[in-house]
Amino acid sequence: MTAPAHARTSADLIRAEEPVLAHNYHPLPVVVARAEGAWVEDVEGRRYLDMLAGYSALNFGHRHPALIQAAHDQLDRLTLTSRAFHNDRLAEFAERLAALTGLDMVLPMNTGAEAVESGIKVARKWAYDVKGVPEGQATIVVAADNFHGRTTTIVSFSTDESARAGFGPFTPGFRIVPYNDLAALEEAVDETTAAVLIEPIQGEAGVIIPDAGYLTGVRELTRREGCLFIADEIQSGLGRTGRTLAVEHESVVPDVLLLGKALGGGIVPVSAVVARREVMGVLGPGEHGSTFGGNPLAAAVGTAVIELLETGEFQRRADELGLVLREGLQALEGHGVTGFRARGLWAGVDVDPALGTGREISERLMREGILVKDTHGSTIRLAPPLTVTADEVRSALGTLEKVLGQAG
Ligand code: IF1
Repeated sequence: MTAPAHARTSADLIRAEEPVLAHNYHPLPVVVARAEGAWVEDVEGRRYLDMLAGYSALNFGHRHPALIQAAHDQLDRLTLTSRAFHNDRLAEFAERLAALTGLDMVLPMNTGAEAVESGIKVARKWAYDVKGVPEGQATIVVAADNFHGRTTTIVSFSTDESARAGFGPFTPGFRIVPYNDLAALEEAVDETTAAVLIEPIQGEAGVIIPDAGYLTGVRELTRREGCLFIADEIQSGLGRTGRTLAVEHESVVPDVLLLGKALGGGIVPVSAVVARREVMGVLGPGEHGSTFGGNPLAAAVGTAVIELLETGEFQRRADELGLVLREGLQALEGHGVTGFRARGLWAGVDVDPALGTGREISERLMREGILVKDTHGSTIRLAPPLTVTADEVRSALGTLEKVLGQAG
């Protein structure tokens, strides 16, 4: 007999998953039942500060009132039409997203991986139709240690064996160069190149921030060589780094921008490819699509997200609180923290391996009421909702200090 959800403990629910849920994750042993702002509560009523924020899908916090209101209002009117018909929410979403990003045209999709796939398709078609690359010859240059999603084509150009192994045969047409290396990029780009696809800051790799001038260099190189610059801002975008887009730190405008995660306000999956008109213009009716992409609920929530970003408040908070985060991490350097990289409210923190793996540190933080996620080895990533307060950031760092003091 299965007990009703409200009668089951966290331990029951974790046990219940094992036989019926694919084992493609190893979550921290916390079962979240409700949340508000930067705080989540588990089944037993214990509260945790969410320092992961759904991998930046929750930049505005859990259940931001303006986003919940927009979703409720739309649920009461219209939720889905398919793109076989127009809906009355899509024009405004596209207009305001184009205006926010300084680009011209929007292709609405649902998940990040779909935005990446769609960006690849647009770039390849542009290469054949506009650049004149011979059919079937287009190449896309990507960076080592990238993370762009989980589809078969995307894992084809991953350098992470756990993401790739066992999933071939792989899609050809990709060249991998070291990240943050303009000379290697120059070497790899040739007349077959449709695009250079990179993350302006590499998330999964450990919040790797390229040297100043790299993004400008990529912009200049791609313009000079006559190929597209595709920026995957699915994780770095929409306020996280203290700007609307991470490319703004170098005042760079890519040809194609990939957005996801926070675009759905933590409520629905919403992603988009945003591009210059000459580029997006290669798509004609029937050549690409999605049942759910551009649905009115997604457009309504996405528009409410854009409205929040238009105020500049969240970018400003990420910038200001980023300073608090950096100062706190600096103070921990040499006290269990061996190094860190941070921009805005986003940090990759390398912990002394002698004190435990990233996973072990994450488990200890969880027991102290702080939720984070490790990445490779002994690195943990911090990406709280942009609604977090300075005191909450300081308190989380205080807890990290305490946990690092409890040696392995
Ligand atoms: C998982 C990481 C974060 C992304 C960038 C595209 C996508 C992602 C830059 C695809 C997705 C996720 C997916 C999630 C873990 C996560 C992640 F650790 F893998 F790198 F956020 F830090 N481009 N990132 O970061 O978006 O299709 O998932 O909507 O796969 O476990 P998606």
